[in-house]
Amino acid sequence: MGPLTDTIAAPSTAVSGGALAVVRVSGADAVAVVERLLTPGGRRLSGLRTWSAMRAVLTEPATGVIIDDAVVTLFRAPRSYTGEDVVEVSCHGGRATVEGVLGALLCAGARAAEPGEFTYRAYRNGKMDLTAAESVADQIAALTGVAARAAADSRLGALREALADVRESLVAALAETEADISFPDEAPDMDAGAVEHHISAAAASLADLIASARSGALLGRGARVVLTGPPNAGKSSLFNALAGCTRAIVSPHPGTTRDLIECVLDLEGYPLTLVDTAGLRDTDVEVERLGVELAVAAAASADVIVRLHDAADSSDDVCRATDVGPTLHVISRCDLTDPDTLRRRAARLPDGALRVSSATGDGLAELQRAIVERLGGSNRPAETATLTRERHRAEAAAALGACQRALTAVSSGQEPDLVAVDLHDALSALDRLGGAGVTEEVLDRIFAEFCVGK
Ligand SMILES: Nc1nc2c(ncn2[C@@H]2O[C@H](COP(=O)(O)OP(=O)(O)OP(=O)(O)O)[C@@H](O)[C@H]2O)c(=O)[nH]1
Ligand SMILES: [Mg+2]
Repeated sequence: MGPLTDTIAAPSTAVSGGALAVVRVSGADAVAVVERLLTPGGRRLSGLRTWSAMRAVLTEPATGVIIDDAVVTLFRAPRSYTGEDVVEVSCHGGRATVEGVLGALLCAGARAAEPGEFTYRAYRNGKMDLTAAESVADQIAALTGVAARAAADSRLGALREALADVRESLVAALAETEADISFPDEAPDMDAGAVEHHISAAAASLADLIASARSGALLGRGARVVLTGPPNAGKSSLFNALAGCTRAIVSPHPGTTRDLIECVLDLEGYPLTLVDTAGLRDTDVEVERLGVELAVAAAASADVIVRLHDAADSSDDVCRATDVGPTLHVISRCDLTDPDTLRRRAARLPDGALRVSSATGDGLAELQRAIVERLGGSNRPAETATLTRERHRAEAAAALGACQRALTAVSSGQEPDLVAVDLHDALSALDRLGGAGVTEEVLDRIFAEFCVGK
């Protein structure tokens, strides 16, 4: 990331030909840079009150040629997104206009911002902690309402508050141990019960947060739900029924689907990619064999496998090698068989197997519910603070590990200074979660995920 001292500029809206676009400028010279684009003799940007806007005709500084008729909004430091002077230029959204405005700003002394550099500056200038900065990227990438809400909650402090509670418990435990270390003669002996109580409270909250990490991660990247089963079991029909449109070819000939077919769905707020696959069987037909290989690989990397057993073929009431992992067993084409037979067959399969019919729609809602449950539905994101990234989970796990070591130390009657070492380790992991002491390398990796202009 570049130095914090120069003035940067970039379009903050996608180059889409929309009605409007925003080009953002941030840095000590932001006002001076934008003023070089204003027509001489007009209203001065430097005279504008902070958090207010004015209309401005923008021109090329070198030639005076008019670029656009725009609105500029001024945010004076430190009350701005980055904590620096920020000017947002709202111009017309055509690609040539946006490029013209950006080119003129660069001519006038700004530097092109790197990806995520505005948010990086906000973080470095203390406008937000690292989890809040990360949630900006999560919010922009959010595919569903629940994902967007989880990101907004995180940025507005849900995670910060949860972590602050954990920190408070650890500090209370530490105060007990350190009083004993610093004033061994004056302070009463460490109250092991109180220390255990505080550490246990911190450990329980950390465990809850870590439990949220799976659904949090799935919210961020989207879950992969893969339909597998023998040929003709009705996978493509079920795929189309869940997608709500005809994407996959359905035919009575076994071996119809070969390629992986994907569609993105919003299932109760979870963004997920549903994948239809080739029917699993041994075959000499090379193209079909390649399809089966793709299906096996897709199942191996699935977050949930929906494994179809054909109602019309009871010979398939077995678990196969590909059914490993988070598998939901489903009897498909149920309208073809009587309910008693289906019940008996379902009882032989793991978890009593769901029964669906794509033809009648029976069982589809139950299947959707079961998929959401498998994705962590009982631990609904956005109702509690959610860890959305592996970095968060790893630091929370490090803090929890240190808490557990501290608890063992207390219960085995160790000296307070040994307990304190573990508590300090737990606090350091919490601090790193919020961004304290994080290396530039880690920061570069985090902000490299952002787009230019964010
Ligand atoms: N009665 C009934 N027929 C179904 C149902 N689902 C699928 N079928 C029929 O079963 C046949 C196979 O359906 P597909 O969806 O193509 O099956 P598939 O598992 O994708 O088959 P492959 O791609 O060959 O592996 C077609 O003739 C469908 O119309 C169902 O719920 N009820
Ligand atoms: Mg198919």
